[in-house]
Amino acid sequence: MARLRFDILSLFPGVFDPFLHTSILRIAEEKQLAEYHLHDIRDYSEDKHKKVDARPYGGGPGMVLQCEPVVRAVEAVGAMGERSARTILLTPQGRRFHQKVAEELAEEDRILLLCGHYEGFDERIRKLLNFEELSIGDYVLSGGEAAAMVVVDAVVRLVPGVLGHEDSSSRESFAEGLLDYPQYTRPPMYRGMKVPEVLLGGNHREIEMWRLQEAEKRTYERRSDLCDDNTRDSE
Ligand code: 9D3
Repeated sequence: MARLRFDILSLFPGVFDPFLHTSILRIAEEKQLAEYHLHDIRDYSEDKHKKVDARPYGGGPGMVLQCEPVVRAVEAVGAMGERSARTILLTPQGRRFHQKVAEELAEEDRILLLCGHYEGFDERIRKLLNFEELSIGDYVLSGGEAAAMVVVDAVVRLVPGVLGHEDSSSRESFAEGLLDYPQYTRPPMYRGMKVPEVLLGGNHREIEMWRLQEAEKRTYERRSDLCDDNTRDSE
């Protein structure tokens, strides 16, 4: 059994497939550090046409996900596997997802993500299931699927063993909280542009100082909001 189990409930479980089976997420699964279980909410509809949504009471645009299929799906999936899950609803109204939240989630052993699509959830789903709600930022998506992928990606790479160099010395590196410093690789000259001399010299103390300086400069120029310690923790 993998160290971290994800259950993702969606109306479009197929969109996750290539994403979960590529790159880091695939490696995590191969190392049995993460496992991903996809569930189609429609499978839990008791309606003869597998209906899962209906028009909102009081009128208005769009459709609303109904209680019955969603609650049945969450209860059935929750009962699969022996561990109890941290249950998260992806919605534009949620708490903002950021690196600190990802670090917190990487400590869990089971996470259940519920995605809506186009539509909202019947408010009684919130009351009944008492999910924590997460948003990935202030822009409008067409559903929670892309948001769920963001959460899975950000969390899985933090699970110890996934990246291979996860010892605290590299994770709490000198540049933590800063944007990346500029990087170069071969060749040393391309279309008249040279690689900075310091990187070719092999003086590791000097290289480290240069990188820190460049990272700080970039962070200040592009994201001065990150330079303020208060905002770094609360956003
Ligand atoms: C805020 C827009 N709503 C006003 C009528 C309608 C609405 C639009 C899009 C309701 C849900 C959605 C689908 N979005 C998500 O499911 C979603 C989301 C997002 O849109 N932005 C950032 N994070 C997330 S997490 C889930």
